[in-house]
Amino acid sequence: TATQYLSDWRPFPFEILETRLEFRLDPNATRVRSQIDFRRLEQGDLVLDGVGLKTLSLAINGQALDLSLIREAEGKLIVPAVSLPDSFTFEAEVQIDPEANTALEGLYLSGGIFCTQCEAEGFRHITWYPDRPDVMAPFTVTVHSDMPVLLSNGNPVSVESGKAVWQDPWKKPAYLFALVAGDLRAIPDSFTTMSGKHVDLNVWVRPGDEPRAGYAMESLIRSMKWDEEAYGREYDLDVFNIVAVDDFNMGAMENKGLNIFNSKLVLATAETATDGDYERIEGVIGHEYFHNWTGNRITCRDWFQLCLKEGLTVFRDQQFTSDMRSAAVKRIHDVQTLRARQFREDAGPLSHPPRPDHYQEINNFYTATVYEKGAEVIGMLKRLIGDDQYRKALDLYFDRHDGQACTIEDWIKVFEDATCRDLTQFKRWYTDAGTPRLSMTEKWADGALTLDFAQHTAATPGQPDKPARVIPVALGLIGPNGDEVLPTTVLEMTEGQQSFRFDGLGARPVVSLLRGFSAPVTVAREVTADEQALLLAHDTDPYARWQAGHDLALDGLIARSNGDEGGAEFIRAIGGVLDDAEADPAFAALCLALPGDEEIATTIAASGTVPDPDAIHAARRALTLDIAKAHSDALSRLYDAMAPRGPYQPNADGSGRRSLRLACLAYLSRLDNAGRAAALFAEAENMTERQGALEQLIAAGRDQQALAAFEAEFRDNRLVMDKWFMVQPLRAASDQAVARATELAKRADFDWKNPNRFRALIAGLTSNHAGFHAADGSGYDFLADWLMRLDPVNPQTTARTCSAFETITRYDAGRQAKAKAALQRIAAMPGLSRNTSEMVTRILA
Ligand code: DPP
Ligand code: ZN
Repeated sequence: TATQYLSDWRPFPFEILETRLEFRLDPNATRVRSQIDFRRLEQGDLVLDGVGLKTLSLAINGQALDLSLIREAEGKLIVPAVSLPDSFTFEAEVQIDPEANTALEGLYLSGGIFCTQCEAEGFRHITWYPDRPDVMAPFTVTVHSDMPVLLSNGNPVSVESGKAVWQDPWKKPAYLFALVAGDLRAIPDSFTTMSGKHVDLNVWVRPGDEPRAGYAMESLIRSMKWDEEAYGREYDLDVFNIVAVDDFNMGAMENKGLNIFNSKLVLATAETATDGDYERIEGVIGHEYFHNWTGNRITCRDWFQLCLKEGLTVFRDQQFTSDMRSAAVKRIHDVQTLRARQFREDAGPLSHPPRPDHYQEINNFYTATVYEKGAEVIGMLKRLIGDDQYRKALDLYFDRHDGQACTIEDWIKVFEDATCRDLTQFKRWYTDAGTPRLSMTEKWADGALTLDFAQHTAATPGQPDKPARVIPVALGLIGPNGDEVLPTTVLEMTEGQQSFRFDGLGARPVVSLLRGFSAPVTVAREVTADEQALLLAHDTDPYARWQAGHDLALDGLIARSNGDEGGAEFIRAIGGVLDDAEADPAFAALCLALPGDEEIATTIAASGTVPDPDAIHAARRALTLDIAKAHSDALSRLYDAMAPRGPYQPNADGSGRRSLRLACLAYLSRLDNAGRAAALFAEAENMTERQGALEQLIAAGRDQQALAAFEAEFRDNRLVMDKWFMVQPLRAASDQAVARATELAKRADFDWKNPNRFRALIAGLTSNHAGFHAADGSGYDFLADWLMRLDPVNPQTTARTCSAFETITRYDAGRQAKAKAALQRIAAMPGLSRNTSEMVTRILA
């Protein structure tokens, strides 16, 4: 398979003045006519992309073209430069089969709704086109169909029965094209922009789903207002449409003026969606809306630059959620996600820089590194230059690059010009893979504290040497009595080793290190359990406080998994957290939650030891029980105190109280055999508590009745039934998880061609650490069997799911051999997709 290299990028030799498309929709035989006005910029052939098209005719300026110009195998149509005038109109008519499109790339049908997904390279499944993000054009789209609602990008020009014409005045690359046709109902609203422009807003759903779309609309309006206030960015069309569809490979897509969403990120009611679902809906509605400036108005020159739009847009949606909810809780959630997904990716065979320089299949690079680490890198920049300079740089970025397709170099240059800083070394964060390990040792003498820092980044695939990076180290000092003696200070580390000294201190303080998680690094430092407990009790930085408690728990868990004693200090320290819990329930809930098995395994592996999934799981269960016993009164009091006070509100306050209640329930269920959980399941009026209670019942092995009741109530609600499929393998005892998943997969309603349903079951199992890593290899075989089944149907979702195998080399030889055998079975499958083949090859390398 051909590898694509960043260094091979060449400009497209033509510009497009206008693209006109005409669709005659039919489930099996949709006709697409295109007229593309090209103008030559430099010498070169006209190379167009097309995959799986039945080409009916091709013409240039009305002259028919020979179909032998099509190179079927490579998916290219090449018209030699000599046969082309400087300006010309290319015309094609092709036929495509949306119903047969199970890969969900290009134009497809989802529950009777015609919809599209073109990022990254889906447009080539619709018609012949230069399907690359640096070729931008205004589009005019005509749709013929008897469906009642016909939508495309931009503004409506004419909408009549059976035909609609849409015009998008803003030039855009083909990956932002969208078309929707179906029997849909709108939740309508409107927004007046800061310059007084009226915008019609619609969230389109299937008939009957209207009452579930209100929160999505509220989130959209909040997003539009926030982008004006925080970034000065105004919306630029007369309408903004969001459509929810059930079959979608990703979460959502930022098509210009016509966002298409996975229905799980639109539909919510208190009875059917959890607090986590609500928060994600708000965050992703924001994310896709923010792309209108960071992605659409300013796009990527090529797909190697994906993090230019994704890292920045994630950073913006994180800021938005912080402003809408609790900034401290959001930061801790983001750090947890980064560690669980990106650090894990960075420590294994799939490690790559935020800006990769080669790939086989770009769809395999919509990763935690491109998204979440891409966002962290921007957070570091902002921390180094300050809020005012950051805003100045962003204003310059929008001014300078509006309407362009850009690179990471363009982005860095904007910051250099706005701040007069040299960012050459900083750029390594974009080009180098791997998570730096920051170690710190302390010297204390005569009222002076000297901190010696060292950074080290282990080799990653293809990158043996790792020069030192710029690391912003935010820290504070806490005196022995708990008072802060140095407020947050940002040290800028640029060398492999560097020392910083703090003088004039009365007594030896405790270092509150990496406040706010100021850089995406792991930390190695000597710190005693007493010092961690002091930080947990007194640190002024909420992230650092949480981290201190989390590390204390982690140390205890690792000791226990090695068969030693451990966790006593954490059990003691948690008493203080419980005493203060009512002041900030969400924060207390985060402190109460023990590190997961996966994180414990990651930490053990990072220290060079082989993690034992069963021992880790047993250690975690034992510590949970000990905490429950030690604090049963406080836990039980808080559980009652956090009972609902009035109707459900999906806001920070309400969700904080519920998260604390469920954190207490997890402990109490170990003492009362899930008795409270059974009662809560029966009486809860919202899905957050309902699902939380169900999870405890499954863990306690007394779930039969609850599962049946849940199924009876929600049988017809796909999104809720996804939860039902997910929580069973997730919370089942580890020695039953694979059997449970196997049984569930046999059910008629395991509609595995639907990505949400497939992922629900599979992710439920692979997130059950000891269950998935069962020593007999049954988890690996189960996963491999399903990946082989899904690959011919939906390569994108198959390939992404392969990352469940990315950690195999950390385990013992027996598990490794079994996982390898499972991967080799996949690799040997005839006709394996390029997507999955690349993933399996990289993991096996
Ligand atoms: N839809 C995906 C996202 O918004 C890809 N652009 O991140
Ligand atoms: Zn995005």
